[in-house]
Parts: sequence; structure tokens; C-alpha cells
Amino acid sequence: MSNEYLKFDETAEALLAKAQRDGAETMWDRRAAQKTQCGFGEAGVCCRICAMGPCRVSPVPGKGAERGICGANADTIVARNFARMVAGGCSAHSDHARDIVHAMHHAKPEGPFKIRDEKKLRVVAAEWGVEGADTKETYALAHELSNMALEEFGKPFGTQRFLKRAQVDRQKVWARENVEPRAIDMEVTTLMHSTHIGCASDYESLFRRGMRTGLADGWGGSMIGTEFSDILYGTPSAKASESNLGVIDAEQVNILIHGHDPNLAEMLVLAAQNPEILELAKSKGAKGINLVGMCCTGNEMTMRHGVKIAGNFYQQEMCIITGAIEAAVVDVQCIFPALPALAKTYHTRFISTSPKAKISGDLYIEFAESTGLENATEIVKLAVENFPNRDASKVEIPDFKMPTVVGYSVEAVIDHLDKVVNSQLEDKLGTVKPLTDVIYAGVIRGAAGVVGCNNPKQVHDLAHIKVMEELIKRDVICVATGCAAQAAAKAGLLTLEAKEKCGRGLLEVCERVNIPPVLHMGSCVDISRILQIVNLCAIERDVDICDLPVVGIAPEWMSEKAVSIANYVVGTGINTYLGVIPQVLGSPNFTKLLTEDVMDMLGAKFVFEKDPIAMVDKIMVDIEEKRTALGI
Ligand code: XCC
Ligand code: SF4
Repeated sequence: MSNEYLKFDETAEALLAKAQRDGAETMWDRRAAQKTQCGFGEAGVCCRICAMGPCRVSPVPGKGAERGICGANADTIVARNFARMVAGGCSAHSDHARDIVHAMHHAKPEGPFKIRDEKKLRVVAAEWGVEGADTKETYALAHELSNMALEEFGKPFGTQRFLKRAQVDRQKVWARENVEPRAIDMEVTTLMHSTHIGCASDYESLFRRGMRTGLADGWGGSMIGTEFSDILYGTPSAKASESNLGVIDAEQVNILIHGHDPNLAEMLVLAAQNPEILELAKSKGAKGINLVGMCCTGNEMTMRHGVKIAGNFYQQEMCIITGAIEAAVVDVQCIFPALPALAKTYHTRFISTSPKAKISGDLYIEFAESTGLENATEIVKLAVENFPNRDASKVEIPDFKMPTVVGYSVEAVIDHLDKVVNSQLEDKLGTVKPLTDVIYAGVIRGAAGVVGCNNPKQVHDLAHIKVMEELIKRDVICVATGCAAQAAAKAGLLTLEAKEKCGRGLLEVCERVNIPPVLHMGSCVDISRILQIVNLCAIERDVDICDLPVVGIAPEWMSEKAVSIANYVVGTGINTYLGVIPQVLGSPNFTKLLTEDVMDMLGAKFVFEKDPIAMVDKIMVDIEEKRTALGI
């Protein structure tokens, strides 16, 4: 693959040259080895759900086999494959959330897991109808609430508790269309059942069942993940940090934390403050211990502690290639299995920690909630002891880092609004009213949630940045999560100075409210924060969510989680723009369902557009149509 795919990232060129000198393999070598990717797989028409197969039907109707051995046609095969991606994505987000709830179950006043946002604990408890939500002893309440949350995964009856948060018209749509998610595990299991050989063949029915599973992620697993993480580790507030590979410090012990679940990372943060270990680091000749984050673990840690962001998905190899990482510590999701071998090219220890994601090739130190701090301490010590093994001649840290502001939870956004605007209208303190006011007045045209991964089908970060820069120029405020937020951070869009790139209206809003035009709202499970802020705007204005001039965008997505997200964002009533085309084009019927017919069902649709500027053009038409319909 040509390096033109990397050009956009300033750190890439030098480090790739270094990789070559060091004899280190990267994803680009492996991408090249894949040659042209399989056209059947790309169109979604390859089926290997049973052992009579694999079967592949023609991606072009009328040419070649039209049915697999069992008789499944392109519509069925595409719909099944798509649904199984949703099941994979929903289970990843939700199983992460389950671990958070488990940690809360272990919480005790003396820590290390303890209740750090008691207010949110009581708010969620009240929302869920717990008796004595405002009077019960904190930890008794926390344990009761964590039990209730665990039941959300497996309860035999009823639907997800957080659905009741949604604006009423949206709830009615879900009920009418029979997509209200029940227990999360039930939705995933039943979807796997429906997609088994000889079960559902109706593509529309498969889509609906996938949609319900996606909603079990967004309004179930992910929302539980966010809220319970906040209760346990604190609700984020605005703070400064830095991003890109230049945050790696040649004079310190560098520990890369990569993955998703804040349980491990929070314990690492605590362990790295241990005075004994800091002393040990000094005795080894290091100035200190420098934790740097990557992917969503990086997002969780920067949101709550300002931990520096080393980079996003595609930079996980680059980080190790700097030669300055003592330990790469991972838990679950988005971790290249290639990392242990790459780490061996340097002195880096690669440590996997989750029984759900044991990655072979170096060290495995199992992390358990009951022994969390001890496990983390062992890991940090190991990294410190590895410092003298660093080979100075192999160290090359790119001189690129960008200041950034992070930490915009829904509460933090409202707090900012309160400080400047709400205080003049006291009865509205603590609401999103000023935000809807500027949107309704046309000072800003609308809002966009920009999320998702990196994918070699797009130039690294380029689509993220082009989309965001173009939107803020056209007075559309952006909120970002996941690797998209990290792309924004590296490009300087998460700074107050980035207001200079905005249109006049958005510039004025950024100045008055003292916020960047792109707000970092957290990790990918934190897309639930985006759902919640849009939902609050809909409630404030008493309209369905699908009426608001708001869009969802995933310019460079790649994971099953992203497919689940796209489903629940559409299910929430928000048009969702994808810069990488999902593997569905082999079924024109299913494609039409996603891009047109779903509109009648849920009031929103999927839009596929690879070109970022063309995408923004479409988004602006969409936003202006919504504004006209609202009469604003
Ligand atoms: Fe993973 Fe969440 Fe995608 Fe980044 S954005 S590559 S899923 S880390 Ni979620
Ligand atoms: Fe082939 Fe049908 Fe089996 Fe799929 S389920 S592999 S289409 S026989």
C-alpha cells in the first residue's frame, strides 16, 4: 500500500522509515500483503454460517450463483452478516459495561474502587425508582444499584430502564416499531439465534432485530457503561491535556495504556503515584513515570485525569516503534494481535490483562476487580524495572504534540452554559436551553457527533479532520468521541484557539461560552453522552429527536462496535453518515432499506459518502431541511 495513505499524519513518515530500519512490520506491510480485498466479502455476500458453505452469491444480481446451498439469497446473507456485526458490537460495549458494574459491586469506602460521584449515584438510583435514593447509606445504595444494573443484562422480562429517559415521541416510535430493547444478553443471544442457518431469511425482519440489539447497546450497555464509570471514577469536567506521540517522554518511564475499560487504567493511575515506585523509578535513572493513553482507554483517562493522549487506533504500532515505551498494557478491544511481536523488536514489554482478551506472545498478568490495585502495581513495577533495558540508539520520539482541552461530559457542558448564560435565567439553571436557543436562532446551524475509528480505506485522520473543519466553518458545532476525538485533538481542534476556524456564529458562541468548537465527550461507550445531550435538547423543545438539525458521522469507522453504534444512532432518530461503506452493497434491497426505507420506520437513515467534503455538503442540506421543517 502506498504511503500516500499516511501522509496526513505528521508523525507517520519518519516512524515508518524507522520501522523499516528496525525490521519492524506494521499494518501497512500486512495491508499490502492482503493485495486486492475479496469482492464477495466487500459486498457482504460471502456466507460461512454453516459447514455446507462457505457459499458466495454474486454481488451483481443476475450474474453467477444467486443462492447459497441452503437457498439463502444476497438479501438474507447480507442482512445476516450485518446483524452479526451488530451483535458483536453490542456485546463488546455491554460486556465492558458489565465489568464496570462489577467493579462498583466491589466498591468500599477505603477503596481502591469507591464512589466518587455520589450525586450521580443518587440521581440514577432515583431515576430507576430505588426507594430511599436520597437517604440510603452510600455504599448500601451503590451495591443495590449495581445489582439492578447487572439485571439489565439478563432480566427475563421488561425493557431497558434508560429508555424512559428518552423524549416521549421517540419512546412511542420504539414501541410502535417493536424495537425497544429487552435484557442486553437476550438481544444478543436472540439475534445470534435468528441468524443461525435455517432461521430468519426476511431481510427486513433481520434488520429490525439488529436495530433492537443496537439500541440495547446505546440506551443499555453503553449508557450503563458511561453512567456507572462516572459514579465510580468521577464525572469528567473540562481540563487541559496534550496529544500525539510527542507526549512520550525520553526521560521518564513510559507506560502505554491501550484498550477500553477504565477499571485497569484507573488502577494504573493510582499505582503510578505510589511513592515507593516513584523512588524505584528514580533509582533506575528515570525522572518519573509517564502514563500515556491510546484509543478509548486513552479517552477515559484523559477525560477524568488529563492523562496525555499518545494517539489513536492506527498509531498503536507507531507508539512502540518510538523505542521509548517500557510497557504496553492492554485490556480489551482494538488491540492488534501484532503488538507482542512488534514489542520484541524493542525492549518494550507487552502485557495483556483480560481473560476476555488474552493476547499471546509476551506477558499475561490477569486483572481482577478483587485484586485490581495489586495487579496494577505489579505492572507498573515491571515497567520501571524495564527502564534500564531501553536502547537509546533505537529511540526516536516525533516532536509533535498539541495542547488540547478535554472532559466535556453532559454535566460539564451544562456547567459551562450555566456560567455564562443560564445564570441570567435562574429558573433554567442546569439546562441545555441556551444551546437550543443558539441553534433555533440560527447563530449555529446545527450539531454533529463525529465518532469512530481509523481505517486504511481512508487516509489516516484526514476524513475526520476535513469533516470537522468544514462543519465548524459552516457554523455546525461538533462533539467527538473515540478515535475521531483523538484525531481532532492532534489537529488542534480541541483548543479555544480553534474558534478562528469557525464561521461567525459558532465563533461567537465559542467565545461567550469559552469552549472549543469541537468538544471531546469521551470514549466510544460515551456516545451515550451524545445521545443524552441531544435527547435533552429534544425534551427542552418538546420535539422528537429526529426533528432536530443534528447528525451522526463516522468518517473512518472499522469495528463491529461502530456498526452497532450506527444502528442505535439511526434508531435514536439521527441521520448517520458513514465515510467507509458497510459491506452491504451486494444486496440492493438491504442497501435501500438502510439508506431510504428505514426513514419511514424510525425517522432517520444511513448515508454512505466516502468524500468528506461531499459528505458535509449533504449534511448541510439535511440540516437546513430540518430547520425549515421546524420553521426556524
Ligand atoms: Fe477502537 Fe474505541 Fe474504533 Fe478507536 S474508535 S478504533 S472501536 S478505540 Ni471507538
Ligand atoms: Fe451456504 Fe446457507 Fe450455509 Fe450460508 S447458511 S454457508 S448460504 S448453506
